[in-house]
Amino acid sequence: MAGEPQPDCLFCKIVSGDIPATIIRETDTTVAFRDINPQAPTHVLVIPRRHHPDAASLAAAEPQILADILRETANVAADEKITDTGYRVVFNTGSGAGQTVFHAHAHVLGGRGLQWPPG
Ligand code: D5M
Repeated sequence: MAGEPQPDCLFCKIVSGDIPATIIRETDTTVAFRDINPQAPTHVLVIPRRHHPDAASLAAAEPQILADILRETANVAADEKITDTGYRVVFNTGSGAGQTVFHAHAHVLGGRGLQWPPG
């Protein structure tokens, strides 16, 4: 059922504590942890505790949680002191866009200059 933990989902296992992660912030609805393969000095993932496969399905099913995620991306940026220099929030959506984990997540990237357009 939408929102319920999925047994084979890596990020559901991080939420449950079955797989370790470097968690830097938590709320009732979200968890923020460092990306295992950082692409910038700050590279943090903000995920919903509840399982939805991507940002679009999360927006359709539980838009308030998507708002919680966006608020947390700003809190991560403030904690990491990357607000002044600028940072990027990315939701890769679909394998063609580079999504590899099908539990919705926002990437927060910063701490270096970022090119536009992205690759
Ligand atoms: O992003 C999925 C991201 O998840 C990718 O940048 C690596 C990261 N990842 C994968 N496994 C882990 C663990 N165990 N801890 C922390 N980060 C992890 P996507 O947009 O789906 O390509």
